[in-house]
Amino acid sequence: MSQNTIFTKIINREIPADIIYEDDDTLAFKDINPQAPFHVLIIPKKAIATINDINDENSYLIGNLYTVAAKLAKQHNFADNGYRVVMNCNEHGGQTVYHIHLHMLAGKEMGWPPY
Ligand code: D5M
Repeated sequence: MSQNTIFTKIINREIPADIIYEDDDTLAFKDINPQAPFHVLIIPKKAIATINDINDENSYLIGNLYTVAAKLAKQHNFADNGYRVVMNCNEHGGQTVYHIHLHMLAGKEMGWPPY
């Protein structure tokens, strides 16, 4: 079930964001509360609320998020050193904005486990 969130406002340019990538289906912008030197959110323009709402019709949009992550990694020279992509789902996953988004974090060595 899709819903309007703050990310819809960013897509529609109703509020500002530091957008670093855009195509017909996908937008990427800097996270307002960065957890790494490079922390961007890669989102589909179509509002999909959570991972639970991915289906056969919209899953290509999720694949696109990873394609954009790979492009950004090359553009920003993170591909070789590595980076992390994370998608949180619902309360226990730490999701706060219910418009699906891929966090891309880079520029430092990540720890594991992630809690
Ligand atoms: O991640 C939601 C992320 O969204 C969190 O890291 C902050 C970020 N956020 C929230 N509002 C904005 C705006 N306006 N610009 C940029 N980034 C924003 P989650 O996985 O849902 O916890």
